[in-house]
This record gives sequence, structure tokens and C-alpha cells, in this order.
Amino acid sequence: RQAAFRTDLSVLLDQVGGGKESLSFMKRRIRRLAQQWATAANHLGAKLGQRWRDQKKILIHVGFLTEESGDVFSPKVLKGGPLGEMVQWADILTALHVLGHNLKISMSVKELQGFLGVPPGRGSCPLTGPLPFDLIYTDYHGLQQMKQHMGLSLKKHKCHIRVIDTFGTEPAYNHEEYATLHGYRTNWGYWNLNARQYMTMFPHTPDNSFMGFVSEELNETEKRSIQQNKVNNMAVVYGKEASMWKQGKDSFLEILHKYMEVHGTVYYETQRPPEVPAFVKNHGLLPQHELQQLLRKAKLFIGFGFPYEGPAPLEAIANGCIFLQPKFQPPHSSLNHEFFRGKPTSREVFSQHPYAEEYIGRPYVMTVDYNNSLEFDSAIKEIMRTKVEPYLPYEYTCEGMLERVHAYLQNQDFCVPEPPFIPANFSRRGSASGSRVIRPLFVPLPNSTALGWASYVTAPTAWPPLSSLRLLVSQEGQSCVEACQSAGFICEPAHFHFINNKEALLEVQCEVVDSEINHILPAFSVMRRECSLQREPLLFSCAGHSPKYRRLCPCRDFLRGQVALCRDCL
Ligand code: U2F
Repeated sequence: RQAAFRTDLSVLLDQVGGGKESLSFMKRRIRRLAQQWATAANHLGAKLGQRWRDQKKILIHVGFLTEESGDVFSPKVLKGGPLGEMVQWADILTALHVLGHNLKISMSVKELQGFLGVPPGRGSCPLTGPLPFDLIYTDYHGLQQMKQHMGLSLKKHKCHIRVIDTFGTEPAYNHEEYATLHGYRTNWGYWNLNARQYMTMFPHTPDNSFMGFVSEELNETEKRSIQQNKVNNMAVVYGKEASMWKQGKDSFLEILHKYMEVHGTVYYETQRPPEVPAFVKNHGLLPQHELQQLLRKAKLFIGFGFPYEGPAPLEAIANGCIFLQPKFQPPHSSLNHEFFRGKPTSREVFSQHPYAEEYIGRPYVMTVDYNNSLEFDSAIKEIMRTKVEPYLPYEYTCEGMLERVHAYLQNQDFCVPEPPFIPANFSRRGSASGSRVIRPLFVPLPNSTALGWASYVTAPTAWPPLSSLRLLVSQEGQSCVEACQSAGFICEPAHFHFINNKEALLEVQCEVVDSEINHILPAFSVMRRECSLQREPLLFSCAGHSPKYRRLCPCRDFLRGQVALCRDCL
């Protein structure tokens, strides 16, 4: 069946149910953004024209909100606890509904069993028939619950699963045997999925798919009125829980207070939290729409280093604030920071909000060393002088999210084998049958030894399409994430399949070409003139790097403001 856009959200609101604070928060959000979603649906509809869109049967099982997982989030909704995850789930539900798919929503193991047609009870018979869904969106908690209740059939059906995974999972952590043997085993990883089945909150490693969420968009009249009503010396602090204010914040808060009136939205019960200095005007935790109003007046939104990578800085910038945040030197990661410990990623985080720093940047975002009071002081002064317009990257608008999710739904299929790879000598036959023959462009990096790829490949069904492929060689020690980025591209894990061959290594003078199981492959050692191909497709990794190896990197182009998609991706 063809999917038709929906602009009425009442059925979705009924499906979400109620009772818990987390669900009420999500429903308030869905209602508040309803008009924006409707407008976005109309725009995207016009953009896609008459294109056929398959209607999918989708199960959404929100594991972290189930009683069975302990649901630690719901009781904290009104107490300053994390809301980012609920923001994202509310937006995923809305996007899937608006795109016109057929949804079933589960927030308990009982509902999960009901929808899957598995008899209730722990360790009960696995699902025997076909899976009644095309896709299942869940999280790590939900995955665990499905393993318990679907038994072995989970393995059979796992290509249909998408895991909403805020901080992402790198391939080395996802491959059970490899993770266990090489020290990448954590509480979360080791599900042996295709790494693109993990969907993140921000574009972290491109090994995963970037799902995202949305932020409110302003029309021209609102933008103008915001700019007229900005209070130049008003700052709002990022941190809704008192613990985010403790330790070592006094010195720079004092500097800030020299120039600006400082506001906070810190949760408290009866008394002012002692962590919050007396000069701060604390509004208590605000409902989302009231926070937006406060941000509309403020000039500065200032981060203290935690929480990492939440939605609030995007909301602040969308409401015309400048976001000031601390630089992390050395960077924070699962190796040195409690919060990231045990998370299935080695990613190094160089500031509180890397997306804001790398994808938005000045003048909207300033990243400074908070231990350097001169630098901090001059940043505040610069912010007070700088005029900015409200700004929201396209990928965080409702239309941007709909476009991206639409593209994933219609093109990402992890149940079919990789499209056939046909190297040069065979491709002529391929083209006779109508498939396009593509010649990947080699992009030389500064200081890189010349390496080209003269062969042709064809794969008519590949997505992203092969026209987006650019072959590149990293420096020694550099990951493909960095190598592609420094050439103005993005690493595309789906393309590894096409460059993991002798043809791609043609101009490297390899004395040996072997194949091994290691997440930095395909790569070559310049010193030893040894080339190695990848033997385990699950370990294709953009994130991997090793000091002695130069990696072969499959990069692709991307749309400005929509990094998940290439020019020919839609
Ligand atoms: C992030 O979670 P948080 O919930 O701490 O992220 P924030 O950026 O603080 O904001 C989440 C939402 O809370 C709302 C605000 C944001 O959409 O509009 N809010 C509000 O309604 N009232 C207020 O007074 C203040 C904020 C991240 F999202 C999670 O994935 C991480 O687990 C967590 C820890 O790093 O950080």
C-alpha cells in the first residue's frame, strides 16, 4: 500500500496512552508541535511529488519506559531528570505517523507480546510464524526484552530492528566475538546488528544512522519580534538539575554576573538549591513552552559541561541565543569519564556539545576554555556585542526530519544481501542490462601518496547510490570519519562493500594482499607494504584507526544541513 501524509495527530495521541508523566510530557510536545508537523508534511509532499512511498507496518517498543526495565526516567520528568530521550521518542512517533505508516506502540512487555503474537510469560515459546511487522523501532532495553520473549526468532528477524541509541554504537563494540576478544565488550553492545541499525540523536560516527529530533522553527514575524525584544545582558544557564551546578562553577559564574543578569531553570522542591548562587534568578523547572519564552528574551545560553549533547542548545540557538560552552582538553570519552564509561563507543568529545561546535559554530556557538578567565571574560563581552538571528539547521526542522526518516524507510533494507559488486572486467555485461556504471572519484588528500582507483563498479540497487562514492586514503592513525571530513565529505559505511577489493588497492604497491578480521580494514601499512582487506562485513567501521595503518575510506557527498543524505539520495 501507498503511504499518505497525515496532518491530524489525534489517533497518534490516543495510541500513546497516558498515566505516566513521561507520556504526558511526550503528548504535550506532540500537541504543541502539531501545526509545524502539518506544514512540514505539506512541503515535503510537494517536494516528493507523486513518488510512490510504501506504507510500512511498524512496531515501536519504547523499552526504557517499560516498568520491566525499571523506568527510572518517568518519575524524574518533573524533577529535572533527562528529557532528551522523551523529546526524541515523541518526535520519532510523530514523524512515522505523519509519514503515513501503520503504527503499533508498546510501552510494556505485555503489549510487546500481544503485538508480536507471542504467548505471555517469561521464556515462553518464541514467535513461530512470520514477523507481523516490516520494522521494529526500539532501544537497548527493548532489545533485551525481545531477546527474552522472542527467543531464537529474534535472530531470524533482527534485520527488521532499529535501535534508538543516543550516543551510538561503534562496529568494534557491536560484534560479539570481536568485542569479547579485543576488549570492546560493554553492557550494551554485542548484538551483531548492522551498525546502521543503531540510530543516534546527533550525527556522531556515520557508522550509525542519524535519527535526530526536531526543534521549534520560527516564522519571519516571530524572528523579527525576538530580535527586537532581546535583552542584551540576560543569560540563561543550561542545567535543570542542581547537581549540574556543583563544583568549581563559582569563578566563571562571578565573571558572567559582572556583565549579565543570570537566570536558571533548576528544579527545586521547597528551598532554593544551595548549589545555585543567590544572584541567580531561578525560575524552577519550566514547561517546554515557557522555557522557549525565556530563551526568546535571553542573549546567552551558557553550558557548564553537563548534560552532554542534549536538545536544549539547539532550542536556544533557534530562539536567537548564542550558546557558550566549555572546551574539553583532554577530551571526554568512555576511557576517562564516568558518564561515558561502558557506552559502546570510543568517541572523544571535545566540548559539551560537539554538534553545536562542529556543525553550527560561530557566531551562534562559542567554545572556550573556562579555566582561562581572560578568554571567558572576552567571550562574554563579544557575545553582548554580537547580533545573531534565530537559526535552526534544516536537519532539525520537522521537514528535515521527515525527509530523512522517509529516505531511511524507503531505502534502508538490512534484510537483503549486499547489492552485487561487479568490478571492471565484468561491468560491461552489467551495463548492457541497463544498470549504470559508476566510476568513483578519487580525492587526493594533502600530503597523501597518490592513490587512485581506475576500475568501474556497478550496483544499481545500492543506497546511498554509488554516484556519491569518493574513495580516499587516510593518514596513518587517522579514522575514516576524520579523513572524509577533512576533504569535505562524510564517511559512508554502506560503500565499504565496494572498496574492499584488490581493484581499489590497485595503485598501492602492496607486496602482500591478505584478508583479516579487524575493524580498521581495508587498510595498508606503508612501511611493510602490506595491504589487508576486511573479512567480516559487520566490522566495516568509519570510526576505527590505528597508528601504523592508512585506511581506505569510502566517503560520500552530503546535502548542506542534511548530512544523512547525499545529493542523489532522495
Ligand atoms: C541530555 O538530556 P537532557 O534532558 O538533560 O537534555 P536538555 O538539553 O537539558 O533538554 C531536554 C529538554 O528539556 C527541556 C528542553 C529540552 O527539550 O526544552 N526543558 C524543559 O522542558 N524545561 C526546562 O526548564 C529545561 C529544559 C540528552 F538529551 C540525553 O540524551 C543525555 O542522556 C543527557 C545526559 O548527557 O543529556
